[in-house]
Amino acid sequence: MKQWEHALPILAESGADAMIVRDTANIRYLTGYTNDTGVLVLTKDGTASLLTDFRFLFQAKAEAKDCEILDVAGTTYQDLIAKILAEHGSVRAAFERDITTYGEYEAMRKACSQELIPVDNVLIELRKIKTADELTKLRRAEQIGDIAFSKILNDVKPGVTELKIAAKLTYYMCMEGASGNSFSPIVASGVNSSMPHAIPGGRRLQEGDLVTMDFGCIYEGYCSDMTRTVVLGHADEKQRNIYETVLRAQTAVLEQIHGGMTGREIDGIARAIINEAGYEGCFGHGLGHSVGLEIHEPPYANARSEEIVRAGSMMTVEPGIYVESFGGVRIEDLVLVTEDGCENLTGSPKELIEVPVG
Ligand SMILES: [Mn+2]
Repeated sequence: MKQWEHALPILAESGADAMIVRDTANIRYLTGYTNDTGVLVLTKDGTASLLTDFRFLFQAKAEAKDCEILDVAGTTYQDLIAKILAEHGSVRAAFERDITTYGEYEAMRKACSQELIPVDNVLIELRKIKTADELTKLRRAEQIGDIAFSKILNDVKPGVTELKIAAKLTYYMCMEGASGNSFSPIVASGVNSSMPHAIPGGRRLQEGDLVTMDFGCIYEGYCSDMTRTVVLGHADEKQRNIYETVLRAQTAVLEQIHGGMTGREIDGIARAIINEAGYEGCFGHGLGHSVGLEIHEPPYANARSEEIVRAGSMMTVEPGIYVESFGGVRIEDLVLVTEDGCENLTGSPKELIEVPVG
């Protein structure tokens, strides 16, 4: 079976007879083409055309499997799409509503006589259960994060800026074979750690700081994600209490998670522990998300998610407690959900690390 043929039942279900795929992760998944410029047109009668320009042409020819490669030179994407649709007798073509810009839609509307149907990212359904090959890459990606974490502990010192820690995390991961960050590293020290997604800045680490580091890399296209929070010097009682509560919540999820639970049930395990410990309102984000070609993928584990998380899905487990004007703690592992539990891809230690000062 050709890889992109997996998309045909979804195409049929959407009520269309063709699909215009713009999402680069979907294109990569369906064809193997790894660059970020191109449009894939699938038709119900079983054809795949990958449109790109000269800069990417040879790469597309080398990588994309079972596709006709078309060069947009001398025409436009929209005119070429219209031509393909007409050739295959399409009357209703689906396009990804969250990816396609309004300008692109207008241009397609002008060029194409077909009905254009906006659809959600329906193709991502194919990417939820990871293949053995994807798991090999995800395991290595997460392992690279572990290596970076073990190295960065030597850099966590008074006077070092958050930005420098972020740069070094990136450097360590790339030196291990990563092609880059899966997202800009979060390094949040002291009171900044109360902001779950603080942007690293010029603040210099000082004794007594909580230091939260949330980072990940891309390895052969696949993303990793992990978070550790350490204390520079000795933790005080409040820091220790917050840390132990987050760790207890995370451990409980790792012990209880298994395929077949809803995202809300998984999230609820951690939330109940944090709330009962007196930190209600301090865990204002969801527990986790899946990871793959993209850093945030469905299924999600949060208080609203009724989706069943099936065995074979990836899930981050990242509870946190954030106290305004004080600081926060988050601990995040990446797991593969299995029938009766999970496989934890993250190997870094989780007991509270008090980094010696000088
Ligand atoms: Mn995450």
